[in-house]
Amino acid sequence: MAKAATAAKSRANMTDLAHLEHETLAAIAASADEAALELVRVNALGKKGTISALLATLGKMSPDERKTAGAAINALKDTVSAALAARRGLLKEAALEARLKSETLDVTLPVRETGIETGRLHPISQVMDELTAIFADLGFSIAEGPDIEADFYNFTALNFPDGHPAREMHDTFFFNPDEHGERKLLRTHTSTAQVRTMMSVKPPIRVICPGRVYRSDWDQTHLPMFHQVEGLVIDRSAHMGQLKWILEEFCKAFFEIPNVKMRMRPSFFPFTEPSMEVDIQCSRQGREIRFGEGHDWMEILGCGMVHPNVLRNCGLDPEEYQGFAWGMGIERIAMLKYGMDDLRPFVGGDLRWLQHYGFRPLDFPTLAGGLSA
Ligand code: 2NM
Repeated sequence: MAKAATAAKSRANMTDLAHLEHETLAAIAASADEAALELVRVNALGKKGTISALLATLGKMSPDERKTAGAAINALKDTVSAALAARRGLLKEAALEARLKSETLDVTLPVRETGIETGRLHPISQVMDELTAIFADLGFSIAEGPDIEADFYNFTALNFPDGHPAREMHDTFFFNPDEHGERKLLRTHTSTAQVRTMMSVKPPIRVICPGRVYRSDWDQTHLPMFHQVEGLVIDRSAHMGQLKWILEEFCKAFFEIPNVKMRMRPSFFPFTEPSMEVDIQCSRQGREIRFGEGHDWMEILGCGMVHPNVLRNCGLDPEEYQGFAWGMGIERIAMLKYGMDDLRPFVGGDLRWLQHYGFRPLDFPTLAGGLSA
């Protein structure tokens, strides 16, 4: 009786085992990913899993029962483990396959251009670099000064006496007076930096002063902020022959022409005596201007011998030192060189204009390598 009961129980167990095996294998086959598969593994083989629970019943069985049931449960465990491993392998492979598909990289696509390729230098920056290269080659150094200046550096030192009408020539932007009654201004020319140089450096002096200048004037040919470069030479015997040679060398280098004809016309500036305006030879065909040929003239700069009053105002003895100076507008010479017919786009911020007239940032101008090549 006891034996029959045990056999019946054992048979029921066997049916249960077959059922459990069937269900577990089905769950393994149905796992869509590794996380789902892990859940099946924990439910079957984890500490509280179905198969683990069966294994725990072995302890309470008689040795005979344990022999058959133990073998059967262990066989189930092995089957399930093998199925889990096989399914895990398949899922891993499928996951890798999917990842490879989603992360494909077409190495035959063209390389996307970086900022260094697409970015452009503004023509003002380019022309300033060109001027620097040319005048550095001629032995000049660069002097700079503040945009906000005292009246003394912009006017008084430069021989514009108080109340002199020449002050009105420059439509000056003034600040409100400070507590001492001093009225600062936005410099109207870069000569301010040359005054500072003359007051602090013992001659000989050879400097150029590039930078921003401001005048209250805005129309088709004027901007309220524009750029100038002014040159200054002070020495015991600086003379107009040297001035003319320097300006000729500058024009040849800047316009990249082998020869240039220049002419000087008398003019007036408070800070120079005599004062001259300089034209260079050119040809005009329609809107095209060429330099170094033809029978027309183009005004490009002003110059002169530094006025004795200016030297004196800057602490130099006009009996001991003399000098010459010149000044030009950077927008103007940039337009002449690069064939631009409108001043306003310089401050328009239009990227299409910059793409067309701008310069590649790594092509720094050098005399040996070509200025604008
Ligand atoms: C010009 C024309 C002529 C000039 C003069 C000086 C200084 F500081 F020495 F007096 N600097 N720049 C000068 C002379 C500027 O610009 C059209």
